[in-house]
Amino acid sequence: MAIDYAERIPNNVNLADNRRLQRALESWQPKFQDWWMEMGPEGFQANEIYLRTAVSVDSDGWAHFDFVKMPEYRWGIFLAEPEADRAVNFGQHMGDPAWQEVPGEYRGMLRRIIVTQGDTEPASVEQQRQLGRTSPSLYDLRNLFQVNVEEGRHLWAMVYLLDAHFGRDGREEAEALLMRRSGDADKPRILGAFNEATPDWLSFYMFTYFTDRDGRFQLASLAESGFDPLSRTCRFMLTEEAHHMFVGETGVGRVAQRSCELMNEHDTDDLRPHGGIDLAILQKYINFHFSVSLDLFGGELSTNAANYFTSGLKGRFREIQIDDDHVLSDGTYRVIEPAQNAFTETDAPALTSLNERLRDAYIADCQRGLDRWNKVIAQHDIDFTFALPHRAFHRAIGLFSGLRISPAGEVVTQDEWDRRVDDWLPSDQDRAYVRSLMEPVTSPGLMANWIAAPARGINGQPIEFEYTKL
Ligand code: BYC
Ligand code: FE
Ligand code: FE
Repeated sequence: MAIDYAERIPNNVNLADNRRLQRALESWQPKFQDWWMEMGPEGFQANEIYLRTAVSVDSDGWAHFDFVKMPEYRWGIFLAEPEADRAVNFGQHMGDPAWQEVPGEYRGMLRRIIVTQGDTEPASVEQQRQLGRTSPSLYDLRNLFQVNVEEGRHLWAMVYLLDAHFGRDGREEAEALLMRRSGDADKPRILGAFNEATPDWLSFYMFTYFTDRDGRFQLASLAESGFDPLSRTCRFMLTEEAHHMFVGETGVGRVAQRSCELMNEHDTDDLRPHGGIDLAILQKYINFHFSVSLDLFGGELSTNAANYFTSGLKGRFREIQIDDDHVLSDGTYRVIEPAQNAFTETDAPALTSLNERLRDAYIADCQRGLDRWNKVIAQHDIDFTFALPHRAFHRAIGLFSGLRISPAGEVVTQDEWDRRVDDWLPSDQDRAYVRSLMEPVTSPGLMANWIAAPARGINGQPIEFEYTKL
């Protein structure tokens, strides 16, 4: 399905045939552009960046690469191809034709899901807006901006749904998405992780590895939705999301690789004198970003999650591949709960434990990247392995929130926590050290000392290609 770039808002939803919707979106567009100039990447709005833009939503060949100034990026509305005769695939409406309009009784719930999803997109752009000034290479700088423009497009994707399907309150929510600000005490973003700072590039790679991966799992669950426009929107967003997680996985991997090279070169694991990042610091960053991202799945036991599922609004990860009744009225799921100074496993109702089930799939997926990073370490003959902390470590949402649990999963006293927290989470000193390494490198092909070069460039270009024209 071709995308119409002659329109003010590029789209493949025949926007020109719906004057009301077109007017609503065209009146939101300048507010988005104002937000982008105010809260988007600081200092690089006039530079030419080698960016990819969607030109069709086909699974192959949807991307086009060219030099673009970010404010001129063609943010648009792209839905994946409709599936013929698609049905609601789970919950109490299973077997009904998928909805093309919002079912009246689920309006409030659906709007809340869309707003929550939409809110994360501009939040991440706000969190990353200072990073351009300290990028380790032109290649990385271009990847940052690619992620940023696509998160901006994800905001468009949700605003389209709000404007197309929720009338006046949809328009109000669309404006509110541009009013909240990451980390602002008075008008914060909705979910915890999106109010944390992303102050350095190590945090950026960790964020794109762990937090964008929550996006992958949430979007995949929403792609199962019985509300077809949401499903189609999320299916296309997932194709963009893959690149964000690539940036995270290869980013952390390249830092680990460089650390190993410096350790072997200088025969020490203290890399501070050599301008590298200790593997122990990387582990602490993993602990932080993993635990903060686990919170994004919500409580272990959640009636919201049960209602989303029963209503047919939000499915499980790869719902239709699961071999069960897709109604879950009498199934159970194993959930780990805190108990007297330890943990117990209980069989909870499958419906209320859907958040935990999605979190389990996420944890398994996170581990795969750690395995690959550990391979890099092993290839350098270094005796160190990264590990994911226990799921109860450093949690702020759900059954474990407020408990003091070590990364290994031991219940500890507040005293012990206070004594050891700097071994488990990045200390002020660690963060200050990482920040001290963040000097921009702006010659094509050169990398900062603390990170290895990528294995290859973008879109078949060499690594020394001038990805960003400064
Ligand atoms: N922070 O029933 P519960 C992405 C609230 S990332 C703050 O246990 P529920 C991206 C919750 O709202 C993907 N509050 O949880 C990545 C509820 O409030 P009320 C984003 C939280 O509702 C990188 C209460 O606690 N997409 O795309 O089942 C860059 C009890 O909640 C948090 C989505 O999240 C938290 N972490 O599940 C760019 C998908 N967690 O009712 C983009 C849509 C929970 O007491 N969202 N609460 O006022 C959802 O499906 C659900 O809202 C959640 C929460 C899974 C997030
Ligand atoms: Fe996104
Ligand atoms: Fe993303």
